[in-house]
Amino acid sequence: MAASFDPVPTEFQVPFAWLDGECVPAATAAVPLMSLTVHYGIGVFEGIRAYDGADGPAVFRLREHIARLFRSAALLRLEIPFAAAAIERGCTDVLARNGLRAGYLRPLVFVDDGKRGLGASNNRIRVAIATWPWGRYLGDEGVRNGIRAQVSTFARMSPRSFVPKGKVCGQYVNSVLAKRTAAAAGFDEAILLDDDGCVAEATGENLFLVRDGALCTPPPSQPILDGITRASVIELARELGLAVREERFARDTLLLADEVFLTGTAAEITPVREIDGHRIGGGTRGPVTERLQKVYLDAVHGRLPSRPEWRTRYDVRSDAAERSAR
Ligand code: PPE
Repeated sequence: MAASFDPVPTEFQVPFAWLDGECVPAATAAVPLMSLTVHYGIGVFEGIRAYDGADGPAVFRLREHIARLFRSAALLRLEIPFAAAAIERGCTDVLARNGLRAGYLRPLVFVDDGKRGLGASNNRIRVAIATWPWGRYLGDEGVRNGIRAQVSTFARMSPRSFVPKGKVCGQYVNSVLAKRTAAAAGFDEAILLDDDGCVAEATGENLFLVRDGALCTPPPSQPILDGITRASVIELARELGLAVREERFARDTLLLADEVFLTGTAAEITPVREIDGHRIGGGTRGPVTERLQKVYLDAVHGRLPSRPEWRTRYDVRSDAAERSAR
């Protein structure tokens, strides 16, 4: 029997991508076969969301995401051949050209063909920005009632061998191994511990727990990504008067929490209702998580007047995608 593979969903198929400084037909925006990024994972990327709001569509914390893209590149000694402002502009341009009032953005810095082999260090650095409409990363039901997670037997990559603060393509093999192993065992997501047994993060999300009304999350000294959703949640929680501690904790503390939730651009704020068969708190979304979800959605949709700098507005003509695709 012939194997059947997942097709690209039609809603992901948009007419344009941004490549090396301009919007081009998405079908022509390709990575060369001998790109060093494909072979060795030596590339960096970002994940960003745009949301529609009463004042029009806007990208959430665009400047912070592009700043992290540059930090990730610096860790690999990749020199991005554009100014941050040009890439920020590329993000809003590609959304506008595709007529998207909301969507996910995936900037990718990759190394072109040129010299071959591990020692090649001077090949052209290229930048692409893809975009597509992306729904709830861990499902509508997960956002409402919580997901089931497994503590992975794969440890979070060690900072002795990798650079966990960088959003580096090849490093995601660590996440994919944990995610696929969890999925094969019937779980929605994996939580990774560091080499010392402390909780680090999930495969594509940072982790928070709630105990006696206060939040606790692993500190940046752990091998975790410096999540922008994590930073937003810390600020918003403190504004609501909730205590937030950045502290190391192990699996037992996690299992005894009143609430656990994950944060990420794609996952937004997703509650965890069960870990390795242990019910977390009431076994569904907890009240603190629900409160934070609401204020986070207010922030991304521009309903929070205290944070105008978090949103980069852009304009879309309703006929943009159709008109330009012709
Ligand atoms: N940790 C990891 C390992 C990670 O990949 C992400 C984002 C986060 C934490 C949260 O970071 P932030 O988005 O800045 O709050 N994961 C991205 C990729 C998901 C994917 O499937 O690919 C994302 O959420 O966009």
